Amino acid sequence: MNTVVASPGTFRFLHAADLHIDSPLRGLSRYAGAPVERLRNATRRALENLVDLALAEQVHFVLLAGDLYDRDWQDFHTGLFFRAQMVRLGRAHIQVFIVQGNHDAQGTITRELVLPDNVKVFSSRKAETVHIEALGVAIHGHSFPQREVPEDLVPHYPLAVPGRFNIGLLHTSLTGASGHDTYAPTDIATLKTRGYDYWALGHVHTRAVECESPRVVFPGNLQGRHANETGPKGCELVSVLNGQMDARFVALDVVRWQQITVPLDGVDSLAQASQAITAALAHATAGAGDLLHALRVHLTGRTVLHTAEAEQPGTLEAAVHAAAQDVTGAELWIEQVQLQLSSPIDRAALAQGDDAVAELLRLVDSLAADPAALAAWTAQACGDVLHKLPVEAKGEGHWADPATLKALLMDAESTLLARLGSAA
Ligand SMILES: [Mn+2]
Repeated sequence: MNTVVASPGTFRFLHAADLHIDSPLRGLSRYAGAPVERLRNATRRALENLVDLALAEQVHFVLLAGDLYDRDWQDFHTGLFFRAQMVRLGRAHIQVFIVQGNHDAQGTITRELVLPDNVKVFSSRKAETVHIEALGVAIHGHSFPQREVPEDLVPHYPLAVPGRFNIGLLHTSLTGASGHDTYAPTDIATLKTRGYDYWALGHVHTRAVECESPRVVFPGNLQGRHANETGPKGCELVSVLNGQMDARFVALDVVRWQQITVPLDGVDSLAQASQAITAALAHATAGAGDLLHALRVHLTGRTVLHTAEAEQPGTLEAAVHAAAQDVTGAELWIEQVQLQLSSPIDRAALAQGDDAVAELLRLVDSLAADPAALAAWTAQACGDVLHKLPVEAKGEGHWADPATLKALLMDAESTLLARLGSAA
């Protein structure tokens, strides 16, 4: 059915997985100014990019290795959007092969749409093989019947068809033998027993080439969805010429998540810090086209700005947002600013003195060294206030937790030292 004429053993295909179309955005409402619509639509735009790439490269087929959807559709719009993209491929005579994963297992998606003829979804009851005679290709696949598949599916896959380019399509955690987890666990040795040329895997959201021969690949998800899914996301573009394989990754994401660290050790003014932050943001977003960059920024180091922040909380977060305004040539959104700063004050020396500061530091040290004393002191000093706080303000009852109390103690010390003017 391909209009692009290819001789057997010469063809191109795309391999993608973990599209998680219409994945819900959790907790975004707490971020003022979040580009909610662009984030919400990112998984869809990335799929459009995948189809654009398939058309531009005139690939012969597309492999989707599971978790096309994040969960059962809220309504038919999610399925209709996906179907429309498959129709675009069908009009270009590009076939699509799909296995369902844990998120979109046969038993998880309750609504149903009839897919166009160019789309094949592999059975969830047994491993199946589809032949593309014109290309000399055999594709083997097995869908997840339900969310949990504790057994290794690979031993049930047929052996390689001789004389064909054999592809295995599988959603798996690749964590070893059966029983370790519920995502069709298997390993490279087991995959090798099938004799295939290419294993198109899905499930792991970070791209990984697990093996070169046979080539075993997790392409990663098509679009990162939060600050822990960082870096370029996309698909594999695989070209086979007379049986010789050439594969490369192609980024297709429209929002790119990154976490960057800006060390501020020894930085002694806000102006200097702002310069460092602007440079770091510009560097992180350079040359990445019209992507929206979603950045989590960590500020670290020993600096007097620690004191400035203690005196006027929010100063450094605002400085990061201001720096983002100054970056040109890239669209960026600061998702979060995390501070891991420490004071350049020589505590040990200060604590030796006989002034109020020394007394404060010695009190802090004795409380920090003795969780029971700290708890008792906190209860005595703030017991009444704590008692009257609404539950949510108490942070789910972690007030009694020694680590939390200690962190609060150190915060209080910073604030007090700043007020006492000891930082200079
Ligand atoms: Mn999965």
